[in-house]
Order: sequence, then C-alpha cells, then structure tokens
Amino acid sequence: MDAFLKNDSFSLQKDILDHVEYTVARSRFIFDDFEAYQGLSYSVRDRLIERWHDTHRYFKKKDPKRLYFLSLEFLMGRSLSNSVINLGIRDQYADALNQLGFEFEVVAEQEGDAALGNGGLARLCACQMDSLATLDYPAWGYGLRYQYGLFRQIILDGFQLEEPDYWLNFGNPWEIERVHVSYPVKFYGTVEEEGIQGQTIKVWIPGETVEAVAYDNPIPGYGTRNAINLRLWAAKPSDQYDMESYNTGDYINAIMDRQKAETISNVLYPDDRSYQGKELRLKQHYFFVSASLQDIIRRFRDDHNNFDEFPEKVALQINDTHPSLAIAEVMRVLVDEEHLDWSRAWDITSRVFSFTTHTVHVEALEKIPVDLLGNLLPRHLQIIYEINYKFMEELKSMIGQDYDRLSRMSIVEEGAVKSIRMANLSIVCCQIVNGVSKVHLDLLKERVFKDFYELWPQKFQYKTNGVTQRRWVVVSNPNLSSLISKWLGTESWIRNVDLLAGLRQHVSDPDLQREWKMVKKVNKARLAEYIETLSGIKVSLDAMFDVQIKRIHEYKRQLLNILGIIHRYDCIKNMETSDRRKVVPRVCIIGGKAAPGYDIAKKIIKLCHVVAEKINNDADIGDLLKLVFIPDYNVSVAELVIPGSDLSQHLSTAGHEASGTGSMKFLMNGCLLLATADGAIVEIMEEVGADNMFLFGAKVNEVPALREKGASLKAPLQFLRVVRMVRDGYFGFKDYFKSLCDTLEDGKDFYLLGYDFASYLEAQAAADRTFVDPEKWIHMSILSTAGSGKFSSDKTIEEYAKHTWGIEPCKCPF
Ligand code: HBZ
Repeated sequence: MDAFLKNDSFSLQKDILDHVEYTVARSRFIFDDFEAYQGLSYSVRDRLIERWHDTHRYFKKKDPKRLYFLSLEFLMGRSLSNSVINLGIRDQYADALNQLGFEFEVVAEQEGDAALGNGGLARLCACQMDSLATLDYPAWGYGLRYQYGLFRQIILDGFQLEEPDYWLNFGNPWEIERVHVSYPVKFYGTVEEEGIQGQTIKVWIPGETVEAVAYDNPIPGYGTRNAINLRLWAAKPSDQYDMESYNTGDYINAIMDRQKAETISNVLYPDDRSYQGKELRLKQHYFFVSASLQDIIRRFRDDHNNFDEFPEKVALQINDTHPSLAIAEVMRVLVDEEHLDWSRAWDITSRVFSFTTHTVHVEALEKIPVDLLGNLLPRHLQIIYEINYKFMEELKSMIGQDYDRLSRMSIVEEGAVKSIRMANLSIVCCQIVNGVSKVHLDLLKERVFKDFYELWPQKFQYKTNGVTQRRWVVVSNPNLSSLISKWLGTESWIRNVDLLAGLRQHVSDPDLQREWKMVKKVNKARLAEYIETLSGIKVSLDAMFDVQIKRIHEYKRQLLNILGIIHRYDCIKNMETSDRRKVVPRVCIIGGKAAPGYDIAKKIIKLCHVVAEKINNDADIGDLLKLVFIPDYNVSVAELVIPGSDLSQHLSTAGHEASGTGSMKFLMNGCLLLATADGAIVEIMEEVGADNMFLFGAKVNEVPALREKGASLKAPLQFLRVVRMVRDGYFGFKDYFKSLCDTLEDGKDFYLLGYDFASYLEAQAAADRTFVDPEKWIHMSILSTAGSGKFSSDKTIEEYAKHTWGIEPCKCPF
C-alpha cells in the first residue's frame, strides 16, 4: 500500500503551510510557534490517518482475533514527537521546519499534555498502546474523552491548589471526531417480564438515554505501517431525550436538561486511592462500557452471526475493575437481546474477558452500593445477583458450608451498605487474573485474593509491567538514544529491546564512559535550566541530581525522603568546616500531585516547601544541598526530568507498590535506583544485580511482623531528632504539621518510616560514596540501561498476547 502523501522536505513544508493557511486560518507568511505547531500537527495527522486507514482495511480483510483494551484512564502526554519518530519522519520534519524558520524542539514544546488519567495505571495503558501498535497486534483501545483531564497543580505559598485542566481549549489535532459513530446509552428505568414463544424474558425499560460519540486517536507503531486506534467516547444529548418536555412547551428547560447529558464525560476523578460510590462515577463507567461494547459487537456482527465464535474473535481486557460492568453488560446483551440461554451466555462471557489488577490495597477495590446500582442499572443488578447465586451454589458444592469463606468470596457484600464487589465479579468471570509484578502476584495469592487463589490457582498469573523505550528513551533522551545506537552498531534495539544487553560488553570502555557522562551532563544542564526558570534556584551541575517523582502517597514515603533531607541538612550544619569538603553536593528534586481530598499528602507537599525554603536560603550551605519541588508533575515534565537524573528514589513500604513503572524509566535512562525491595524493584534487582543499586528497608515478608510489634518497635535517635525538628516548628507551621508528625509516633507509624530510617540513611551514604568515584558510577549507570530490556512494554505485551489474549500479529504490508 503506497502512501499518497510524500515526505520530502518540500512536500512537508507545503503541507505545513497549507494547514497553517487553510486549517488554522492564519497567514502562511506570518505565524507564530503555536500556529506552526498546529500546522505541523495537522500535517502529521494526515500521515497518521493514511496508515490508520490502511491498517483497519487490512484488519477487516484478515479478520484476526482482536484485542479490545478497556480502560477508564489513558495518560498519553504529548503526541507530536512520538508520532513523527514512530512514523520515521522526524528529521524530515525538523528540516522542513528549519527551512520555514522554526525549530522542531521549540515547536514541539507548544503542545499540552493529554492527561486523561491519574498515574501509573493510566501511563501503563499509553505505553501498552505504543507496544501493541509497534508489534502489529490487531488491537483497539477504548476510553473516555474527559473534557477536564487530571487537575493542574498550582503551588501557592507552598500549598497545593487544584485548577481545572480544560485541555481542549486550544483544539486537539490528534483526534478525529466521528459524528456518525455514535450509540445510545441507557440508564435508570424498570425491568419488566414479557412472554416470548412460551418463555418469560426480562425486558429493561430504560428511563434516560445519552448519546456516546466516538473520537478516534490514531496510535502509530514504530518501524511498521500499522497504526491502531484509541477510541474515546464523549457524551452528547440524545435525540431521543425527553421529547415530552418539548411538547409541554418548556423549551428552555428542556434544552438545559439535555445539556446535562454532557456532564457524564466531563471530568476525570482525581483520586487514585479508594473508590467512592458516586452516581456520576458509576454513570461514567457504564456509559463507557455500553458504548464500547455496542461498537465491538457491531464490528463482530459485520462478519459473524454466531456468538459462539465471539471468544475466537474477541478478547476483552479490563484494566482494573473500573470497566468490569462490561461483564454484566455482555451477559445482558447475550441473554436479553440475543436470547441465548444463561449457561451458553456465561460460557461465552467467561471466555472473552481477562482482568488485570493494579493494587495491593484492599480499600482501593471498587464496591458499588446495591441501591445505587439498582437505581441506575436495575437489570445489571439482577444479572449480577444471578451470577453470584450460581457462583455461591457452585462454591458450596466445593467447599461446603464454610460461611465465613462464602461470605468473603461472595460478589455481594452484606453489611451496613450492601455492595457489589467488582473485583470478585471479575475474578469469578475471567479465566485469567493478572498481577503486574512477581511480588504483586504473591500478595494477591497470600492476602488480597487468597480465598480465590486457593479455589482456582490456575487463574492467577502475572505479567511484569513495562514502559516503552520509544517514548522514554528515543523521544525524551535523543542523545542517549544516538549513543546507544552508535555503540550497538544498530537502531534495532528500538524494536528489539533485548539488544540493550549488548552495552555490557562495552561497559569498561573509557570512550563509552566519557560519552555516556557527557550525555548525562547535557541532560542535567537542560534540567538545571528548567529548575532555574521555575524557581529561580541555580543548581550546580556537579551535584548529584536526586529525584523522586510520582503521586504523593503515604505509602510511597516522600516523607521519608524529606526527613532524610532534613537529617542531611542538620548534619552539614553541625559539621566542622574541614569535613564539609567531603560532603557530596546534592540537588534533591521532588514532584507529584496529591489527590485533592488527601489531607496528609497535601501536608507532605507543604513540608517539602518549608524545608526547601530554609535550606535553599541558608547561605552557609550553598551548593552542598538544594531542595526543589517541581510543580504540576506530568508526563512531559517526566520526559525532561528523568534523563537529567543521577539517582532516583522508590521508597514504598515493602508490600505496598504493585509494580511501580517510574523506576523502569529511570533505569532505561541510566539513573541509579535507591529503593526498597518492593514491586518491580525485586525483578530489577534480578536483572541488573543488587550491587548496581542502593537497596534498603524491611522486606515484604518482614513487614507484617514488624507491624505486630506496634509501639515496642523503637525508631532510631536520628529519626526522633528530625521529627522533633518538624514538630517543634523549626521550619514553621508547627500546628499544621502536628497531625503529620503524629502519624510517625511509635505504634502509629504504619508505613514504618522510623524502622527503615537507619537503613535508608546507609543507602544514601552508599550512593554518596559511589558518586565520588565517577568511573564506578558510570559503570553502574551503563549496566542499568543494559539490564532494562526486561522492562519494555513490548515484553509485557508479548506475554499478554501469548498467555492471556491469544492474539497474533497482523502486519499491514508497506
Ligand atoms: O498501577 C498503579 C500502581 O500503584 C503501581 O504500582 C503500578 O505500577 C501501576 C501500573 O500497574 N495504580 C494506579 O495508578 N492506580 C490508579 O491510578 C487508580 C485510579 C483510579 C482509581 C484507583 C486507582 O479509582
């Protein structure tokens, strides 16, 4: 299939100018960087569309089993650089822009982030989409097109404030609105019984209809013609909406009511901790599920009329429990609309779904109050009850009358608020339940889903999470990318990440070491410039850049980091001047958002700011220590910060981080990790060797016993001293930090900061000792990148394709 659009410099220039003039409606003779970004993006989009059409035509012709990846969140970040790199025309575009008097990097900076997700779970989906496209899998992503993405974090006097992220304000060249691809989604109403051919069937008479309109976002693969689709749904008023109000003459109110439909897809919920049974959230989930399934079933029906073939042609992946209403919806369609008998419908349903969980926290598992569900989706509640009834019967026949266990495993939770446990529904239905790391699977087996594991051990698997080297090295660290290609003698590692291991054979080569160091220095200079623009703080490039960027959570222990920084400051202050010469200068960088209602996390942010204020303004300390909080952490900030980091911190209390994918991005970029043996770190240790990392802290299996000890577990003196400094108001805001300090008291220190403090300081000291031996540091850095191949999302996707989804590549010919 030949491309119609040409990629020589002249054609690209003409294309950009045409879009500036005819799409953006600016003069082709006078336009600014943002308009250049728009013109450029529309030109790239044309090329994406070409491939995307060819890919879908090819999929249609071949009719392979397709994967449908259902997720309420996708954290895509920016698209421009990633798209031109994957299309293989970055240099041509850079050249074309140059001819027009623009610089690619500057133009690319104009793009805002698409932040339709909270954190790790959502960014993982974005990485996986990149891998699915690159590896030629016939896959579709489905999600919601929120008008407001994750809030923007504003820091005012050191406090976090939230501002709405109205990301569509300046248009979005990466999406294609499909006004003709739309489906009615129904809510509320009643269920009635009807007799058809001697059988009684249940009929749902809904009370409200909202229209779901598709917005398609092409996702190009790297080194392939394939471009897959991420289809996001937006809610629009339905034509079927409340005609009666029109007829009663209340025209204005009828219009206002119609507009309310749009609120369904308006805003992303910004809390990644626990599920709150809110009607709007439930509506979002069902809106998403219903629209996606109507679309998927329509596509299936284009070529098939027998639902027994459904599992051979369709794999439905549910990303965490958020889309798990899909299970009840497929059952409803098969039983109520297709009139299949229950057991045949259940057999089909349980063969199409697979489920991945991303948490170890039982309180984060979704529970939907029965009253809420029964009101919004009365038929779905009946179906879930029926699934549960049959499951309970089967379970009783297997385990007998063990009522405690039966009640723990029931999909329906009895209690003050009777609820549906969506994780239990997902486990009961799916043939495969995936964890996201080896440690995570162990915790699922031993704690979170122990009862289910004992019943169905074969269902439980794990797939080690991964990140895409295209975005996290090639796009964000072009200098390192070129250096790797030069030393490996090939660019093939960009598709075949195993090749990175080839760096090991050059690790001691002084030329590689020198060049490696130089790349890091350039990246640090870029980061230093960013820090200075943001905060006015000048940082020394000779200092160790020590970074912790991720959502702010107690379990991720940013507080441990800050207390460690206070300790470092205190030590320097109390040192003889002659000893200060031995101190390794540090720039400590922390970034991350706290959920708007998460009080303790917000206090941690404030603490970081007051400590920074004290340290950064202490002339006596100078360049020996700086602390910088980077506001509004997001994907594109990560792209800038990670390549410029020397050390990165992953401090979760062991047994709390399901995986943690940030560590993998740092690893690929040759940053050394200072970490607890939690989540993915355990597997990283196996790949790069514990000697090449700075590990500390209690192990997963030690944590429960330590907690048992309660108040008898005494924190070390250094810890008590730094906590006392905060408590006594050394940094001000004494009363405000009281509740934060209270969480660290003996017996209350659930996340074991006190217990882990001494070994944390030792790991930090080991990092200092290594940093003053640059040759050793670079050696470890090269080995980190060389050992990062296992953590490419390409690997994760291959595993899912083979062992969970049963899909094969379907490569569109060039
Ligand atoms: O998923 C994260 C895990 O904390 C992290 O360890 C893992 O690496 C990553 C990918 O598997 N989980 C989340 O990011 N979770 C959420 O963002 C979330 C969002 C909405 C919720 C609950 C959790 O209602």
